[in-house]
Amino acid sequence: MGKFAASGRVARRLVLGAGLAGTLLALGACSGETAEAPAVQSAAGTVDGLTITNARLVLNAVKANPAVVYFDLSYNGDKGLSIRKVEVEGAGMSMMHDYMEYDYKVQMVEAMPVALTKGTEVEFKPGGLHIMVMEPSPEWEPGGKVKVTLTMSGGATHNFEAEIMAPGAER
Ligand SMILES: [Cu+2]
Repeated sequence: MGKFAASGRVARRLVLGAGLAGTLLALGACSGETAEAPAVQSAAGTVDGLTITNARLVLNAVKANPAVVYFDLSYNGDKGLSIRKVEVEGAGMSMMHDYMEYDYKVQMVEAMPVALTKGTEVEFKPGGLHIMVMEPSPEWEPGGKVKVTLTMSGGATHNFEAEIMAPGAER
């Protein structure tokens, strides 16, 4: 009887152990699922169906002040995506901004993720959506180029080059 009880306790511990392993396996499967990047990510570092044209970075008249990136975007991919992060190589920090009326004034605010579905056309332009580029690189000169990276929901990235333009060149 005493012997039987002891082996019963051992058996229960084994069952608990198996349960824990099952949980770990489930977590592993889950994190595998969220990496959906390969579905839309091309080997060239772009997102399938996404086209960027007219990309330019306009320097600030005060060299250390934020620069700004504008471009035209069109999306013809099948998968619905959203741009949730932007990065400009060489800058301290970059973020998506938009203008919104708030408190009877038009103010610059951090933009919501930009949704992309088949047929979406978006202009990042003066007075509208733009990438604000904090701590611009002191090495940037008009005529040069900078690499811009858009990161989508799901992790896919789209890289493109923007032409550096002199302060005041708003187009
Ligand atoms: Cu801004």
